[in-house]
Amino acid sequence: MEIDVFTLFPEAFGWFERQRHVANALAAGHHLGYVNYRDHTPLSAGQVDDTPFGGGAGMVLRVDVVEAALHARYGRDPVELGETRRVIALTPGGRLLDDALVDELAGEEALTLLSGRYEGFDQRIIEHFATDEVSIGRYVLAGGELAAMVLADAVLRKLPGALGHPDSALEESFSDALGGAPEYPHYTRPAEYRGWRVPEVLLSGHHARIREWRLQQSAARGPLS
Ligand code: 6GU
Repeated sequence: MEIDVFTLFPEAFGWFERQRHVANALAAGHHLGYVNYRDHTPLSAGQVDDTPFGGGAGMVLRVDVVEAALHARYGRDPVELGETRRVIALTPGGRLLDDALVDELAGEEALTLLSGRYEGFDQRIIEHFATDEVSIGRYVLAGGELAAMVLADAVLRKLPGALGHPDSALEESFSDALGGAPEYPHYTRPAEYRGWRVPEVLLSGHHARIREWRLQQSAARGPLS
């Protein structure tokens, strides 16, 4: 998979790229690229945003700037880009990111993530360049960078080779294997701590009973709404 992140703060992704599962995914041939809107602005003094028509607080990312950045990266009119790749604008009001959407996106060959800043995007960016609007929750972040990292994190760890064990992503919270419910509880050594005992079934070595217990624990926790 190829993920391109359009952002004013590419340096913010340095920590993200050093996460083990992200580094694994990149080593396995997946690709993360960055385009800084500011490097492609047709305006003077690196201007990328402007005050909103009609008044109001904050600054709005300009449509001409985003077009120039997309055109520079893909060499074609960004209006047609959606025919060949998902172009996702990260906005607080977008479609909520959940495990089903992550699975859907993990099946794509290429993703383009558009991070906004300040008050957000000129609506024409969303209308004419984006195929999707995605939100990571119903609260407002100062910018789309954290949301882009959340989305890329969730998608990349679904790809083969990202996790240490191929089964790790199969039976986890919200997966089909658990009927969309949260994952069962985990325990490790010590088997007893301050009198708190690990459930006996987990120490029994009886795999069928352990499995039954886990599915039942998961079902008792969910599904979350
Ligand atoms: Cl995708 N962007 C911003 N700025 N805030 C958010 C968000 C996205 N998702 C939740 N809050």
